[in-house]
Formats: sequence, structure tokens, C-alpha cells
Amino acid sequence: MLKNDILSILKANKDKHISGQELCEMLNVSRTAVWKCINELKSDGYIIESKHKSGYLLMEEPDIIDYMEISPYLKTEFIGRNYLHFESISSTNDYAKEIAPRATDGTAIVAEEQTSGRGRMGRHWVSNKGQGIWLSMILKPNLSPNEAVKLTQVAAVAVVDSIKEIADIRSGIKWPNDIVINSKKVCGILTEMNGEIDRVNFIVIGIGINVNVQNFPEDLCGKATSLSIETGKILDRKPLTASILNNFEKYYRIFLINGFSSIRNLCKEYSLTLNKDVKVIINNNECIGRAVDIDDDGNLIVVFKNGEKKTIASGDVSVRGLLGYV
Ligand code: BTX
Repeated sequence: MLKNDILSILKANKDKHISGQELCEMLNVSRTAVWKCINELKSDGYIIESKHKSGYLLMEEPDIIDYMEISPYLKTEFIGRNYLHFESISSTNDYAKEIAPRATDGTAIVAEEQTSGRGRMGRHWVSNKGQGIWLSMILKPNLSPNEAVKLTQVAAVAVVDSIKEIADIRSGIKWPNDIVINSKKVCGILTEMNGEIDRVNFIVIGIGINVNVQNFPEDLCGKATSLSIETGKILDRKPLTASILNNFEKYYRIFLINGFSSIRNLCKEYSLTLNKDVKVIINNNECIGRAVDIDDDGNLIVVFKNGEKKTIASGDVSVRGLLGYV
């Protein structure tokens, strides 16, 4: 795409002006085409100085996570290669489900803001403008529905690695779908599926990460945090977005080839739930037990006070730590 090529050249030449003529020759296009793209970039929020005789200079880039901005960091083959970016959307998961029947495997939908971001069981997910990564991926694997539910944990492992890689901070997984730092939720994962009894048509994995959020609504204070709050820095969302897609593709491939057991050790290593007392809520009944293992199917193994050992499948239950959020 010409606009992308022009932006790459301007980014690589931040110390000197590049003339319209040079751009035309480098890209083998007309002056008018270059001028049109420069104007488009300006309306996308790029501040570009245009100087008579010297040419164009990129002065400032907008803080957005569209494909042009994240692609220099993207190493995937198919995850995120079809990438749809929105200024504002109701919910990236809702949109993903709408387009999934026609979309290619690995399509990513990313928004700067969600007006009706969702958690599990219709719970609201706060998705402030430009302060997080609100992302959904459409997957079309040849899997049965009970295999597909394990993908939440595959995504969780990818997110923990990306947070370490980009923010240089250790996070952990509150089984099965939350990423937590210092006992507060920094990321939630929502996996939704469309299929038959024995076959998946498509899966949508929604990931919401609080990156530069500074303030949360009152009801989330003490429960939610952001990477910025935890590190004391404003973080660049671009490499983080790409890193999540990169790491997800890596683990997704391992999962498809070798099954969940190949990811299990990392899930256990990153787990904040294991070896803790947990309150398991099944059909409004609360039982207290100790989380002792995650099995080869991604289930949580809990030993209850009466000695009874139970296999808890995600989706069946709500698991809460007894002390604090974890
Ligand atoms: P969950 O049901 O486990 O968590 C939802 C709960 O988390 C809420 O009831 C609230 O207490 C708390 N919460 C709400 N917003 C935030 C926040 N920003 N940070 C921390 N805690 C919060 C978790 O569901 C799954 C969330 C997935 C969100 C992604 S964003 C992209 C995609 N699109 C979409 O609509 N949802 C997913």
C-alpha cells in the first residue's frame, strides 16, 4: 500500500526532509499520488511538515495501533495479517462474530475504544480510548468444541510472555482467563465459539489489556490495574499489540500440533491459582478447597476440605481466591 510505503520512508528519515520528487522516484508513482497519501496521513493524525523546495518531514506520530503502526513489529504468518482497526466500536468480539463467517483465519479486530466492551456472562469491560489494547482474533481451526475452550489458556500464556517482553514486569494467570499483577486484574480474556456438537465453525478470542489506564471507576479500584500503574511508565502499545499476536501464533501452533499438554507446564508455571485456597461457586453453592493442579485438558483440580477431589472445567464455575483478588 502506497500510504504505508511513504510512511515507512518518512519514519526512516526523521532527521531530514524528503522531497516529493524523491518519493515519486523511490516508489515509481506520480506527484499527485504522493500528495494524496501525505494528506491522508495528516488526517490520520501524523504531523508532517511540508517545506517548499526541501520536501516532507515527519514531526509527530499519533498514538494509534493500526496496521501501519504495528506491522513493523509483526512477525506472524497469519495471525493479524488481516487487521481491522477502529477508532471506536461497540465490542471487538461482537464485530468479530458478525464477520467471522466471511473472514480469513487469524483476522484481528482492534479498537482504540469500546463502547460496550464485554466480559464473561455479559459483564461490562471498561475499555477507555487509547489507553488499552482491545483486541479480538478470529480462528478457524479443525477442532472439537471441548478442545477450543482450552485456547483461553493458550492466549493467557502468550499475554504473560508479551507483558514480560515489552513492559518487563512479571504477571500471572488467575485460572482460567485473567492476567493479574500484584493481586489486581490487568487483562481479561473472553473466548467465544460458534459450532456444532463435534465441530467448531469459528472461535473468537477477545483480549483486553489495561496499558496506560490511570484511573478506574470506583467499583474497580483495588481490583483493576494497568501496566502503566505497575511500571510507573507510559508504554508504547504498538510493540505490545504485535507481541501478543506473535506470541499467540507461536503457542497456537504448538497447541494445534501437540495439544494442550504441551502448554500445560507454562500454564502451571504462570498460574497464581495453584497451591492456593479457592472458593469454587457451583450453582450458587460455595465450596472451599485447595487448587492442586491443572490437568492435560486445562481443568483445575481442587481438593475440598472433606478430602474430595474435583475436576473443575472452565465455564462451569467461578473460582475466587480467599485472600484478595487472586
Ligand atoms: P470477566 O467476566 O472475567 O471480567 C469482567 C469483570 O472484570 C467486570 O465485572 C469488572 O468487575 C472487571 N472489569 C471490567 N473492566 C475491567 C478492566 N478494564 N480491567 C480490569 N477489570 C475490569 C474478562 O471477563 C474478559 C474481558 C475481555 C475483554 C475483551 S476486550 C476485547 C474483546 N471485546 C470485548 O467486548 N471483550 C473482549
